[in-house]
Amino acid sequence: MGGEHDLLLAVDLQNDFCAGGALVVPGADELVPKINRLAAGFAHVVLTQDWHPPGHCSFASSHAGHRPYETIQLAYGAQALWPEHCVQGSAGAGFHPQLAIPHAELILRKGCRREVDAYSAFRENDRHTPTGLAGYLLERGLRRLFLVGLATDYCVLYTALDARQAGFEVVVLLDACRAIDQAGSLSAALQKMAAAGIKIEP
Ligand code: VGL
Ligand code: ZN
Repeated sequence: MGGEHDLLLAVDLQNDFCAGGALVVPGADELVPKINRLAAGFAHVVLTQDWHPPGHCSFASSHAGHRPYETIQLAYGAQALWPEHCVQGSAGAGFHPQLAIPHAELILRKGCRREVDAYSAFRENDRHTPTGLAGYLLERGLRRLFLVGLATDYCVLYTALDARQAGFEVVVLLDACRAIDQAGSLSAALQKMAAAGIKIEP
């Protein structure tokens, strides 16, 4: 861990997912000092940022008659609906004020298109449009990814699955992740990751 081919990928450590935010992930705030400490041991760190335009398709408020945490069908398939969160340029979309990883090399923003959500840092929720992250990592010789952040059962899950599918070695550091965990989504996520050959470290 922390070698020249290793990357710490810290997912969505943003104000809207923390205490007082629009889409609180329980326990998110306590991750920040943990991840700061972990990051100090990595030469290579990438941060992701959920980054939605106003009126984004993942916002319940964009769909008349629907409420947050329902699932609807969009052109590309099922999409869960959320409160308005991580709007581009808003305070809620900013990183947690205590996040301190000045040596992070890239901030990858995702979910930027109004009509398509993106949980994964590699591909949008149409499961087709790439973000370019795989190419970036391959070109830089980064082969083993350690995942931390938010949320275990959404953005960490889809990022881990896509990373594995792209051929990276993937380790999820569970103690440095927190889940939304509704309707069994956390245990389902852990099963999917294990089945895909992703290492899960407590
Ligand atoms: C996330 C729901 C909506 C996440 C982002 O970071 O896991 N979850 N947008
Ligand atoms: Zn989002």
